[in-house]
Amino acid sequence: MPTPVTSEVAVLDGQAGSAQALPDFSSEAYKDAYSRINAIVIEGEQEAHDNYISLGTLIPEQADELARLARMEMKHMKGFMSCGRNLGVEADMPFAKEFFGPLHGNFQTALKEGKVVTCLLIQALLIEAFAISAYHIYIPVADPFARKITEGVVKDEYTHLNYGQEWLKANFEASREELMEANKVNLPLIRSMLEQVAKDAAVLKMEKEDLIEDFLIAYQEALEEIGFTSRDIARMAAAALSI
Ligand code: PL3
Ligand code: FE2
Ligand code: FE2
Ligand code: FE2
Repeated sequence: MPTPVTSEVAVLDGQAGSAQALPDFSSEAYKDAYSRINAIVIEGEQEAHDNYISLGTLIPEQADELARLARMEMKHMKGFMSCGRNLGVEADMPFAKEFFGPLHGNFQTALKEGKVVTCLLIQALLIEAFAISAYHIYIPVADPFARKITEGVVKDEYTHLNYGQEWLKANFEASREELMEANKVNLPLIRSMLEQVAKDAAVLKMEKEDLIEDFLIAYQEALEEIGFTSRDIARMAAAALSI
């Protein structure tokens, strides 16, 4: 059935995103998509917690600082659980576990081999940049309750990205080769995770192009800060994304 187009809607559409129409948070379609996205975020925060605790075993002299980061992740997880409860949505945790499976497996393998550089690239650079982009794009289209929580979380995620960035910067020459290899293996996984989440994210009014753009900005800035040149980064992107 065609929906009558009112002039009011036309005016809103013409504002090119400045007054973005919010989704209907109580619709079945929204809740269905949210059950998976919310689960991904809850699982991501839980895994981030576990990963920082694990990193503390690889960098024992910083175990206290890493435990502090891990506690922040627990708080994030609880915050996002309350966002789901607030909307009356049950998070689809089995879906989220599978979603993180490949990246989780690569982190565990690197951990067993004592590869601190690979572990930091996966958690502190890739996962944190992914979270920053997702939360950043989510905030303007979130319900008021979730928006407040997400605004608090995103500040912490910059702290986490910065942690990995500073460690890798201080150890750049020794880490360089392993970083390039870990990027080549794991950046494609982030790309495929973005593809997998795109359809549900669109129901939440989050555009895939915006997610990709924000992710690439955060990740690229981190690599530059660590010591890679623009040329290095272009090569790393080409190697990982086969372009
Ligand atoms: C790091 O501290 C946590 C890692 C979480 C991973 C986030 C990935 C999110 C992808 C989907 C975007 C939706 C955002 C909406 C929040 C309810
Ligand atoms: Fe977090
Ligand atoms: Fe984090
Ligand atoms: Fe942005």
